[in-house]
Amino acid sequence: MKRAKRFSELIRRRRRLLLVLLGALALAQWRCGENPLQPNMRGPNEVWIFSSGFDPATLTVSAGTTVTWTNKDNVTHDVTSGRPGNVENAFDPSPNLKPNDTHPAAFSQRGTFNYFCLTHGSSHAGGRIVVQ
Ligand SMILES: [Cu+2]
Repeated sequence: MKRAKRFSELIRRRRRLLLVLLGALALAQWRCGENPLQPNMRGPNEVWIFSSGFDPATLTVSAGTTVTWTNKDNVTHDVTSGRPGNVENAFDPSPNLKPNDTHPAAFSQRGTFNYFCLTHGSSHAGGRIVVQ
């Protein structure tokens, strides 16, 4: 009887320790800027914006697809059709996108469409949408 009580106390302590460890892990991940409650997976028609450029740098979609850019960096970026010094209008330019902001654009015509970040010009790599 005494033994069983001690055993269940031990289990309870272990469980509490596990909860504390899991909590610490979740907190550490949250402090790193990731939400442990949300899977951090890029969608098939999604482009992530980083300080170094866009991922994927080239995205191939079929005509009629809406592409969504998500700012995964911790500073503001934008998405503008064309190349630095040569703005085009394949899609409406995004406003300034704060971290985690998104910008959708529909691509109805086939072709290859370059884009870049007007805020940072050529200081980070541009991207391209290939519409088939
Ligand atoms: Cu930028």
